[in-house]
Amino acid sequence: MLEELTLQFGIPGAVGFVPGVNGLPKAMLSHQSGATAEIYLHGAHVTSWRAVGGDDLLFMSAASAFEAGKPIRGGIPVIFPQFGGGPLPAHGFARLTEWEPTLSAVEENGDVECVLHLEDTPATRQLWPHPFRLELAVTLAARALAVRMTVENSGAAPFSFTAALHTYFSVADVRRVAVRGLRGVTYLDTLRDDARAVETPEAITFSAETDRIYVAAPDVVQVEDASRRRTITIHKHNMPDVVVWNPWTAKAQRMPDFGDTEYPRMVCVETGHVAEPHAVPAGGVWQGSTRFRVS
Ligand code: TA6
Repeated sequence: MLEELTLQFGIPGAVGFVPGVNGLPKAMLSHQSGATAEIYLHGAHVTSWRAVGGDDLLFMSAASAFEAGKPIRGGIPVIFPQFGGGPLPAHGFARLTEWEPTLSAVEENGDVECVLHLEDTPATRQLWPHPFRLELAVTLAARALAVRMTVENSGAAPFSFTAALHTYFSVADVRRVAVRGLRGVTYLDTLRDDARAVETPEAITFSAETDRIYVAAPDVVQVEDASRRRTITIHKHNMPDVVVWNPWTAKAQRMPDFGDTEYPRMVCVETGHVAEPHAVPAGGVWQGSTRFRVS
């Protein structure tokens, strides 16, 4: 399989396919600057992003599963067609399913792109009775990573979905992290039965479990890691909502695929259509993207 993938989509020095954990296939993206990224075909899951000369900007749990039917814990989970709990598996089935590459390229500016897709199967139709085509395009630059998600309704009836890029950022100590750009935004506090409140402080800081859905948030949000003197700027497009999450101690202990003492080293700042489902007519397409830049 890896040989076929490399033959069809490999680009020497830029895109290769190798066995990952438990032999799960993954794409390795290498930028001319030295920046790298990794994408498992399982869930089209980005599990690593290193800017030029840097350490990994994404958090991965040491306890993560890497097996069929289970989500990878960390990196950038692709959430579709359901964010959170509900009639489908938590956070939907896209992150639990094997995707396929459809394109890889090195652009004129040197950016490296890999596109993967997922189409409905009898298994997905049993869970969610709609034909669909999902595409995830990952583009690596020297100090940036862009992820574009496309949802096509290939059926004859409209459907609605919620979706997100559930990004886990690596931080030195979440107690010294500030998330900026959400001041004045209304959020749903999932720890208080989705009670609505308005974010008043200039920055979100962390001293307890935090799990908030910021509705119709600005398109630019920053994650400042004071300990590392590093800022990741998140620029979203056509993804109205932002979710900010840290499990803290009690929830971390309840998660079997997350170490009890890992919570200080991560923060999730997620982008997508979360607060309200998005409707797509028969034959219609939705596209949203998020670009992460480190400085
Ligand atoms: O995005 C925040 C959240 O919905 C939290 O409530 C927590 O459940 C987290 O996602 C992880 O969900 P998962 O299904 O990956 O364990």
